[in-house]
Amino acid sequence: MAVRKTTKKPNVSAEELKTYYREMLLIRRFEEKAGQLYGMGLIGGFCHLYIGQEAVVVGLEAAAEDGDKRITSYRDHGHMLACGMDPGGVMAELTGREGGLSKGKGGSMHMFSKEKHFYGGHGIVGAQVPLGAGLAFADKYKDNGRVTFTYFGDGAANQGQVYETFNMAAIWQLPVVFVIENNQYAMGTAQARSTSTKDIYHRGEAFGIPGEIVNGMDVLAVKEAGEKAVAHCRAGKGPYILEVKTYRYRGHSMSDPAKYRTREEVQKVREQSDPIEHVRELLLTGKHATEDDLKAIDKEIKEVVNQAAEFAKESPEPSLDELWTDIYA
Ligand SMILES: Cc1ncc(C[n+]2csc(CCOP(=O)(O)OP(=O)(O)O)c2C)c(N)n1
Ligand SMILES: [Mg+2]
Repeated sequence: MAVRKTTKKPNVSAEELKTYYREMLLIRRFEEKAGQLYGMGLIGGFCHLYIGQEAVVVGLEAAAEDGDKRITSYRDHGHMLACGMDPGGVMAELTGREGGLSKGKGGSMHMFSKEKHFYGGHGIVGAQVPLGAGLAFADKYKDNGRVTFTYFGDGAANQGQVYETFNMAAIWQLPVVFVIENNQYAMGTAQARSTSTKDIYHRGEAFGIPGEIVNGMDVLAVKEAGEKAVAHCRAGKGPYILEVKTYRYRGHSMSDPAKYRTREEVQKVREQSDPIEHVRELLLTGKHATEDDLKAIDKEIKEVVNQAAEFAKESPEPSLDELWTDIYA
C-alpha cells in the first residue's frame, strides 16, 4: 500500500489535533456500534461501514467552509457525522425508525440534510458524480463562491458517467473537488484486477483537470491537499481531483466475509497506518495531551454513540401513513 505516515513535525495546534481525534473517533465508534446493531438484527438491508477511512472525510471537512456542499456514495455515515449531522438521527435511520433523518424510510444509503448541505447517500455506483457536478453548476451560476466535494470510490472511477462529468466540469470550469476514495477494493475486486493503472487521478489530465495523490491515512495531509483543491476551485480555475489512498478494514458491506484478502493484510494496515492512532501518537509525543486526556475524550465519544443507539432503539417505527408522504408521482 502506498500510504505512510508523515514524518515531518506538523505545524498544528493541540486543539486542532484534538478536534480531528474526536471527529475520527466518533465515526469509528459510531460504525462499530452500527455493526453491533446490525448483528442484533436491529438494522436491515445494506450497511457499508467507513472504518479505516475516517481521515479522508475529517481532513476534507476541515478544508471546507460554511455553505460548501458534499455528496457521496452508500458508504456515507462518516460523511454525515463529519459535516455535523446528528448521530442519533443517522443511527435511527439505520434502524428504520421515525426519528431517522429520512423518517426511517431511507436507511443507511439514503439520507440528506439541507441544513448541512449534504446531498446523499447514493446506492447506484457513480450516480453521485454527475449530481455533484450539477450542484457545482448551480453554485457557479449563482456566483456564490461555494465548492462541492464529490466523493466516489476506485470502483466507481471506472464508470463512463465519471468521464462525461469530467468533460462537462472542465468545459464549464465548475467549482467541484472530485474526491476518489481509493480504498483498494470495489466489493471483492482488488484495484489491480479492475483498473488499468495504479493511480487514477491522472485520468483527469485527458480533460485538463489537475489532481494529485493524497495519503488518506494522514488527516493533516488530507486537510492540506483539500485546502489546495478548494483554493483552486474558489479562484475560478475549475475542478480538481484528489485521489485519496485509504483502506477499509471491514468487508464491503455487513454481508461480506471479505475472503478475497488475508487477515494479515488488514492487520498490517491497522498496525502501521491507522489514521486515529497516528493523531493519538502526535498528541502524546508532542505533549499536547496525556493518556488521561485521551481517555476522557474516548469516554465522551462513547457516551454520544451510546445515546445515539438508545435513541435509534427507542424511536418508534414510522406510521403506515408515512407510506403516502415524500413521494413524487
Ligand atoms: C451501477 C451499479 N453497478 C454495480 C453496483 C453494485 N456495487 C455496489 S458497490 C460496488 C463497488 C464499488 O466500489 P468502490 O467504488 O470502490 O466503492 P467502495 O465500496 O470501495 O467505497 C458495486 C459494484 C451498483 N450498486 N451500482
Ligand atoms: Mg473502493
